[in-house]
Amino acid sequence: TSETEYLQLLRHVLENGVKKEDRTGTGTISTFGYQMRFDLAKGFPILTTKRVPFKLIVSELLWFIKGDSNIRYLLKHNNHIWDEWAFKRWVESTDYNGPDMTDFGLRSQTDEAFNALYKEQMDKFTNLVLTDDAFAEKYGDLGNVYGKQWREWRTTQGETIDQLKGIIDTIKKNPDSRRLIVSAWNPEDVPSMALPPCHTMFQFYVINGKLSCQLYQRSGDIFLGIPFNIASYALLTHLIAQECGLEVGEFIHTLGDAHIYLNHLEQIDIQLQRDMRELPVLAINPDVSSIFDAEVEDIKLENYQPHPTIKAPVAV
Ligand code: UFP
Repeated sequence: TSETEYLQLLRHVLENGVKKEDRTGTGTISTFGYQMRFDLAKGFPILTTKRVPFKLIVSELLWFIKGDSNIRYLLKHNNHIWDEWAFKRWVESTDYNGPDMTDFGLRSQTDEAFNALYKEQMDKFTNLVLTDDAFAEKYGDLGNVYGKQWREWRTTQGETIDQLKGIIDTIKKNPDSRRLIVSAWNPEDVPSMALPPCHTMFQFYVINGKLSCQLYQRSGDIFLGIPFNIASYALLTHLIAQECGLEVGEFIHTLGDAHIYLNHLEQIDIQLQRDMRELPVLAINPDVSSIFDAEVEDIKLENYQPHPTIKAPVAV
């Protein structure tokens, strides 16, 4: 199955990766430049050798598609993957008067007493974002994350560009176009961003009534990030294909710095010993005629029976 593509990437980096220091101080083995191809007609490319949380992928992608940059939407869907980024801005602000949260990411992993305090403050934070409109507006918003760049790219003229709607319109009118590109990399914003976009840009391609998508990802955490990224862009391709009346073609994943963190090696050993299972099938509510109206209930994965989750520390 197409999962082989991912398992080969793991083996490729284990065999050819070179030790490289990184921003987080964790240490990696890394290679530069790699490509995987997933035939989307042959099943949905989510891993079966470990469970990948599909629900979180759906709500995060719909959040991007809606152009939303406020974590309130994610919290309403029990999705906490972006919480730390918003929390950081609150605890560093003058409005915050709780216990000191400096370096909360690292300290919460090593200091149990601190972790309890951190959890308390984080609960307080997410509750405020969910219930207090003014607070949510001020501290729930992450600014120029993917949703903003895809749907409301700011121009020098003070206008905005809806890149995503633009390429969908072009796919419908002029599917042969070679300019079906969405860019998330905005050089003007990068210096002020906590996490500059990892999925830098993507391009669509239509041939024989099939829609393909290629993503250029500048930096990929192979064990934790990439399985998420593959499923997310595969889902995006399915959604756009449905809206445009096309079948799905390939998802092509091109990587820049493809790395394995040194504290993920044992987990990868476990995963590589497992057998692949049949890929699940994606079912999108056929009544969804615009991806901008899609909701989490419209998207289901059928026959997903993976091996159990493998826990690993996130480098922050
Ligand atoms: N990362 C991913 N996929 C993502 C994402 C982050 O693999 O979707 F948001 C990883 C890549 C890298 C780290 O290990 O997060 C980002 O760090 P840097 O900006 O230093 O590349």
